[in-house]
Amino acid sequence: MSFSTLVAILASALACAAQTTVVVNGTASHNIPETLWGLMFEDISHSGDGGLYGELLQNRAFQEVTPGTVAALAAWTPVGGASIAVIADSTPLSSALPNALQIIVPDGVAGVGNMGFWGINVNASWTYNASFFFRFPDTLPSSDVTATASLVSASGGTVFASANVSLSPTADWTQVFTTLTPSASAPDTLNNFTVTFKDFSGTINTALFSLFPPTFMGQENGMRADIAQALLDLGPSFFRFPGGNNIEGNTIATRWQWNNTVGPLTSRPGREGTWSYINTDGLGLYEYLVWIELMGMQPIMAIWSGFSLGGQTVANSPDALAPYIEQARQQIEFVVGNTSTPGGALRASLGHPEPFTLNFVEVGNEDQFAPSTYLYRWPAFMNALQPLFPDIRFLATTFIFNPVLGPTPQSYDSHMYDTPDWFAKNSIMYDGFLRNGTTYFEGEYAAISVNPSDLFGTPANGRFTFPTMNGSVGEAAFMMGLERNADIVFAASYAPLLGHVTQNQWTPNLLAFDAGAVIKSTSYYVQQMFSLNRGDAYLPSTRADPSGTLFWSVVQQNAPPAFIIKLANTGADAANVTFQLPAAVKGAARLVQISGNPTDSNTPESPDKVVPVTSSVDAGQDMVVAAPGFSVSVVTVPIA
Ligand code: LX5
Repeated sequence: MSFSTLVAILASALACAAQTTVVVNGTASHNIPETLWGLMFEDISHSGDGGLYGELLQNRAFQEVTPGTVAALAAWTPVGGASIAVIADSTPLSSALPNALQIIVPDGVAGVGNMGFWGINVNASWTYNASFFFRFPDTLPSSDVTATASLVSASGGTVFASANVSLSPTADWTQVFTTLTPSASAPDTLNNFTVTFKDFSGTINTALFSLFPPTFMGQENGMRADIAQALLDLGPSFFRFPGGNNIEGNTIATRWQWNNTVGPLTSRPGREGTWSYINTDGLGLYEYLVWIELMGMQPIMAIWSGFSLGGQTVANSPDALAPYIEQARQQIEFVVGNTSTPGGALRASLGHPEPFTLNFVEVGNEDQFAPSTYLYRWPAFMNALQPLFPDIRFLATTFIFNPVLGPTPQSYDSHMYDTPDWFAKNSIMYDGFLRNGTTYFEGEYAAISVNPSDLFGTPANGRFTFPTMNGSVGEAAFMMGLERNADIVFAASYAPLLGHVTQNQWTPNLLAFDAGAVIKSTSYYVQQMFSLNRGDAYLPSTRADPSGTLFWSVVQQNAPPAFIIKLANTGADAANVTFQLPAAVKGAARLVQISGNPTDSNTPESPDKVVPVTSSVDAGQDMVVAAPGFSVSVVTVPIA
């Protein structure tokens, strides 16, 4: 078949594609809030430890493990005939870090190795900061002992970097530091960090190891650069943290506690996270806040609200609730208190005397799972905190107006996980909401399965492992509904944000990653297309049929002046949509379009299977947008 014949067929196919006309109103119905598009984060699927948080060593401080067990040695292996065990040190490094890794070193070169979080990325252009604490518990060596820190291939065959540090003969905990600059980059991430000893045989106790590559924007104790950059490329306005379920804890004792996450790492005990692994809390409240500022975002910070996932709930009495309300008050004071307050003074001592920005505080997470107790927990927290922090908007986390809470929440956080079809059909979800001053945060949403009767099931039953094109198009239709209702919906974030490709407690995730790569999903690109083209004001237009396959929104951008058209086609058939714009336009329009087969996903094997394509198209006041099947298009049309 000749090329010209093929073009002719395609042209006729598009020519006979469904024609739809949308009339766009020139008068904006509402502004697009600056906060509309942002990020939801919690430590799930190793998105924190082993993900965003820059630390490369897994189980670095033996937190929350049972000494003497194999499990306590997770990620650690002996090298060169050494024998290793986690012990409860008789002279602990700190009360927060009671455990140590005891190494019995035979003659010869021997020590210990760490596999990282399922691999270590060895990059020759990076200098790594390594450190650990040591002490000699028994006989002191007669002279300094040489320890060698190295980056080696897991097979042990290649040493990419090594550096010696001198250990003085002491029974007191002493921290040593060194840097490692690989002579070459490793071909893969199957690499270990090792610490070996030579000219020494005997017992040495070690603790709180650390290995950091260069972090995002050089933040101390900061974030993994490639993941943080991928998030920055979304142009996010806010960062919801630390959860999600992970703030709730499985028990009251294992809830997230801000004060256990600030100050020196030696004072951070870590905790049993809600997603079946230990959180080191190296990524603590201060690190979050500094990073959020570096990213140009603002926090939507959660406080623990008296309910834990396992069902334990603080009793309905002022005495019972008081310590938790006080802990929340101190958390907020740490963020915004002036330096004459204990919290503000602590923040200043860590290097940030200025209060951080904090406009939104979420009271708990998904308290729709404990509505009857939220009836007393919400007022208990609100009546105590709102008068102290009058400029902060507190968000309720039960279902909207169910139960009816007092004081009436100014805002609610609502979560949605469903099928692509549900999201398209429910793009009108907020259309009928009362405009009574209450505003809404769509704090978690994602198309997660094609099986409405078993949404949270397995991939065999329709659950997505990675976002799919039809899921992302459904989300886009839903997001257009959020734009249309952005007079009452002030923020929205896909969830979960990040998941390690082999360590998932939940799928799909917006970004998948492993030790060496970040995989941007189809939903990532849709989020990016909306966030980077959010506009300043919403222009009402002809209503789309929620049970149809075409969904659109038009916003106006002030600088440079432009109409921004968004069009989602959730059907298989291509379609042409003509947008009758309310003013003259000029020059060329920019089209950003993503399309693919409905089940297409970006995966570790094919990370760029579906990516947006940017092109230039003729601008016209009657702007025709050609939408392939299963596509999302964003067209920026300059206003004359
Ligand atoms: C969901 C909702 C995944 C999690 C919760 C978050 O994003 O932590 O807030 O968990 S769920 O559906 O099991 O409650």
